[in-house]
Amino acid sequence: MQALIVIDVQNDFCPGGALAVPEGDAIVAGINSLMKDFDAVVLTQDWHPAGHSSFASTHDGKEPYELTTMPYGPQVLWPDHCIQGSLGAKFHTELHQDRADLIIRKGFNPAIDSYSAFFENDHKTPTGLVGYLRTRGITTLTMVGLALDFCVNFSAVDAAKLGFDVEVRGDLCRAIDLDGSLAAALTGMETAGVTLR
Ligand code: VGL
Ligand code: ZN
Repeated sequence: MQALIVIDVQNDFCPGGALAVPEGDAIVAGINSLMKDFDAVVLTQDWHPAGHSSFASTHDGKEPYELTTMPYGPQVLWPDHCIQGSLGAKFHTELHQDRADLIIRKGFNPAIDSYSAFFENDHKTPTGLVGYLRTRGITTLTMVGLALDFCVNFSAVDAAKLGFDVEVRGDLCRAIDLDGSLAAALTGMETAGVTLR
């Protein structure tokens, strides 16, 4: 059984959004047409409370895109984005969200960011997605979405470590590319056994 995992195709990650990924909206039509080829479609939704610890504005004297250290390790500080219930947190209007079997929200814990669809950034706290996929008999995952070097990367590496067969469709992802993050992500995914197409 195969699932399509669509990562964070939300307004704030598209042009005009708070944490816009260049050409973030250019992948939507391609993702929509891929949905019918899968046994299951899962959407992830970045879903932060106001004042989230990953926001630069939460920390005195910090600027967006600065690196800081959290109890669980290094953390990039972001502009405020994907605040629960906001327009920016909604899926891109063209995304066929009605085709989703499951929508999994992440990043709602005020003290921990969550790039991966499987674990928060402490690499320990589960989101519950692995249980859903395994109980549905899903063994193969195709991942698409935003951003390739953050949430797609962390999700794909975790999935491979959990034993799923993972393919990332690079043509249906876009990257932020902060200080070499894209090159590091591509190497990391390859090392973890993720297939990049
Ligand atoms: C993401 C930064 C902060 C992502 C989410 O979806 O890649 N990046 N929150
Ligand atoms: Zn976020």
